[in-house]
Parts: sequence; structure tokens; C-alpha cells
Amino acid sequence: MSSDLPAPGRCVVVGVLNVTPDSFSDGGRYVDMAAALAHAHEMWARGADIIDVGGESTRPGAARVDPETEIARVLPVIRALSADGLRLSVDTTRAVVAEAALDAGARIINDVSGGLADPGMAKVAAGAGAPWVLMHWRGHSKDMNSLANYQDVVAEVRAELSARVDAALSAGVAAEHIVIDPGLGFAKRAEHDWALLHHLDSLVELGFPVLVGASRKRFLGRLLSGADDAPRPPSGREDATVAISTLAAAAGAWGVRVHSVGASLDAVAVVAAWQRGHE
Ligand code: PMM
Repeated sequence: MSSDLPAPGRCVVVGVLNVTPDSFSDGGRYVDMAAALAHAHEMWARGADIIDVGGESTRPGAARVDPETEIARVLPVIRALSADGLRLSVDTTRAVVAEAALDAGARIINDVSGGLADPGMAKVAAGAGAPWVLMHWRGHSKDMNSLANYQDVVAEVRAELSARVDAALSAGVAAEHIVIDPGLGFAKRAEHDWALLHHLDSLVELGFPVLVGASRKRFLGRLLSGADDAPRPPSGREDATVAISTLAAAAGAWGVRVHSVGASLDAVAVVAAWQRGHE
């Protein structure tokens, strides 16, 4: 595996830093620059392997922000954190944002559209020689719920992701720079998310590192709904998120993307020791 991607001998933990006013679970808490930097440092000090900085909300139904706003949100944060030595990814579907973020010190592109939203992204990734997370995606947030139609979600996500991998390779992206991600909750209903997790091996088999982003997502809220059938709110989905980190690591995921890194770091350390049979 490329030295650009961390390989800590256990499942990698990516800490989420959303600098957006409207992200569903931590929306608005880190728009303040000082708070964003402090939160990133806290995750890094706890042992997070990558801090994923995003300036555009991808929650279902969210409207898009313009590229200038997205750049203005993420760039100062990336500049400051990379100067402090943190390993950063930029969560963006836009080539212009990814390029600016890489120039400012980000080292990895996390593209929830897998290169579909912006045809210029492949060129930026190939040109910079940067690792590129290709997530399974079928359309922008405002229409993604209507795109959640599958005959066989596992086979279709696998085939659609393979097509994105082929496109990245043909654009000159190195194989060791590619990470794939099932895109839980993106054009997927709860039944699709669970089927993909149940068959995570069919993505792992493709031979690329697999990243799983389940943290606090809707399908967990639904699973944990109370007697009134109302979904458990995001603040009550943390223990379930840690359970997913544990099971994803055991199933061969390369990494998990989470909001609260501590418990997931402990969980993936346990999985690694269990698998080795010694500390
Ligand atoms: N999910 C969100 C945003 N970015 N990136 C990857 N690679 N995988 C994901 O599952 C993913 C992502 C949405 O969640 P957030 O609003 O909590 O960041």
C-alpha cells in the first residue's frame, strides 16, 4: 500500500470535521474556526489517522453551496492544520476545491461522487499523485432518495464502483492510490445499507482498501427507534457506530469514517489484537 495512505496495523480511523452550517449530526458546531481547529487537534491527539475536512453538506435533501463558499470554508482550516502536521483529506466533489485543498496541504481526496460529479477530478487526482476515495454515488443530495432503486444492491454497487475505479485508472490514477467506499445512506435506504454491510466481503474482494462511513447515519437511527417508532436522534447513535466500526474492521475494512474517534480507535485496536492472537 502506498505510503500516502496510513497503514497503522489496524483499521484506519478517519475523524470527521464538517465545517458546514447544516451537516446533519454535528451541523454548525465547527463553523467557528477556533472550534474547528480545536476539535481536529483533539481527534488527532486521540490517535485519528486522518482528519476529513468538508465544506459542503451531503445530507439528504441538502442544497449545494457555490465553490467559492466551499473553498472559503475549508482552506483556512486545511492550511492551519497541515502546518501543524495533521494528515488531512478533503471531502469534496469539486476538482477546483480538491486542487486548492491539496495546494494548502491536504493529502487525500475524499470524493463522495467517486469522480462522477466533476469530470475534472480524475485529472487533479492523477496530476497530484494523491490518494482518492471513490464513494458509491448516484446523484446530488437533493435527488438522492429517488435514486435508491436496486434489484441487487450489492452487485450493482460493486459494478458501479468498479466502473469508477476503471475510469480513475484510465485517467492515470495509480492503483495504490484508490480507496473504495459503499456510500452508506447515499441513494440508499436502510435495507440497502444493511445488505452492503452484510456483504462487505464482496467489496473487499475487489482488492482495494474499503472505507466505511456509517457514523450516526439514518439507518442506525431507524434500527434503534423507540416504541413510538421515531428514529433515535444522531446523538444517541454513538454506541451503534462503534459496533459498526468493530464489525467493519473484522470484516476487512481498511478504514472507518467517524465523528467521535475515541471509542472506534479502541474498538479497531481490539479487533487487530484479536486477529493477531496477541497484543
Ligand atoms: N458520508 C458523509 C460525508 N462524506 N465520505 C465518505 N468517504 N464516506 C461516507 O460515508 C461519507 C463521506 C455524510 O456524513 P456527514 O454529514 O456526517 O459527514
